[in-house]
Amino acid sequence: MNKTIVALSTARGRAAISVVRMSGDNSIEIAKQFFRPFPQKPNLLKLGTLTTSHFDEHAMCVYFVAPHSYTGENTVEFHCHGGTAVAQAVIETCLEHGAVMAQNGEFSKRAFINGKQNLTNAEGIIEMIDAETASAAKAGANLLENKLGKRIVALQDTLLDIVSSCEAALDYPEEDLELPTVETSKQKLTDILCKINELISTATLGKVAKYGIDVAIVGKPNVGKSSLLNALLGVDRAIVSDIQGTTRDTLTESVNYRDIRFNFVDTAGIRESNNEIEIEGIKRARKAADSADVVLHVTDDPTDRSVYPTIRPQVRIYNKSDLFKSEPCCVDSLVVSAKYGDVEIIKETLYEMFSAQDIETSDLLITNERHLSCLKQAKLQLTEAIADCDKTTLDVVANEIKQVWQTLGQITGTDASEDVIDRIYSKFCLGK
Ligand SMILES: Nc1nc2c(ncn2[C@@H]2O[C@H](COP(=O)(O)OP(=O)(O)OP(=O)(O)O)[C@@H](O)[C@H]2O)c(=O)[nH]1
Ligand SMILES: [Mg+2]
Repeated sequence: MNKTIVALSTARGRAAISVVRMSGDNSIEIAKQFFRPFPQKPNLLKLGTLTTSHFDEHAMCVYFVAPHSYTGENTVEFHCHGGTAVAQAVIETCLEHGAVMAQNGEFSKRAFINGKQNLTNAEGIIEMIDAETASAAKAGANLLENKLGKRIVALQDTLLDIVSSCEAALDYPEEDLELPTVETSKQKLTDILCKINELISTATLGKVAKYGIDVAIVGKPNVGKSSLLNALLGVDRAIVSDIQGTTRDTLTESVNYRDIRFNFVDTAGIRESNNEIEIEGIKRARKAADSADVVLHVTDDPTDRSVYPTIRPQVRIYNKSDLFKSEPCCVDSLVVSAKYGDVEIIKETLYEMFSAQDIETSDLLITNERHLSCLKQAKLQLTEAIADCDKTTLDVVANEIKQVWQTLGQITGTDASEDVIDRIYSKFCLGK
């Protein structure tokens, strides 16, 4: 008999209701000791009295019978009044009657062990819980729906087909089996490689969907970088003044635009300086630019053609257009007035630059670093196997294909080691 675990499944603090969940072989027996009348049927919420050692709580109770529950085990949920004290008393009551506190993610880990979800489902749930934009939630929902899992399994099936026909050819050479030619095996492997490459290529957009776009705002002092940050955010966040060198530290703030998160970083104006603090600020500004997805190079001089020295993509912004006597010299730049005008054109330009509109229409994006690194490793192994088709014997190639199968299996968990599983489930919040 396994241990019955208990935890608060809703957020802690003041709220209308709290849900306390118990899962394990004994959970129904435990709940019957202090919740009356206990629901007569599973899957139906019933109102009743939950007797704690401090007070009687009027609560709702529902139970699910294994395997028809989230965890695949017997499960009981109490929907009680919100607030910290009530939920705590309900949890204590469960503990007093034989339950133990759940670890982070233990409910979901049990769901995995009981075959209710695979690892990509679990990672999808984490991404959905963490999502702050619709596109990040959609990426999580796709994982939860097992879209990636299904594609991986299809690739693995084809690999197994190839391996089994290679092995049949090796094991039963005397049988008149239709043997795979090197050419057909190679072609099938190359098709799989193409599909893996396609998946890998979605990771750039996947990163945009999940984390948003990191944008560093750089330029000389006083050109209006902080004013631009405030205008982009629509709030008065950074100090603005006509004194050169106002901003010292980097300042990061995010704003959502059409389902995408923009993470803007305001930075110190870049110039020669003897001031120790300003020098540090400028160092941080350069670092922010070097790690950003894109740099907004701001200038307030319409004759300025300079380019910010970085390998990152950059967009030149001519700010203070209200003061310009003539059109700025470079046409492929954006012209705005952070103080008096509209700066939405900047967000729209960046949105298009990163093809963010494709997120909505994309069926599946790779948003998880673990999946990406497995795919990259599978790509390397497969490339080697394809090259070896011409150089070596069928049994060597068959073994190489099995390795690719295993690497892909790590994505869905068919071949995930214990520590990978633990790492994934520990990212869950308590009660999930
Ligand atoms: N006329 C006009 N003035 C602006 C505009 N944008 C900013 N300013 C003014 O320019 C001055 C400098 O603005 P900031 O936003 O502090 O400039 P900054 O680039 O952050 O400056 P540092 O932090 O010192 O590097 C302030 O007096 C702003 O009011 C604009 O579009 N038009
Ligand atoms: Mg500033």
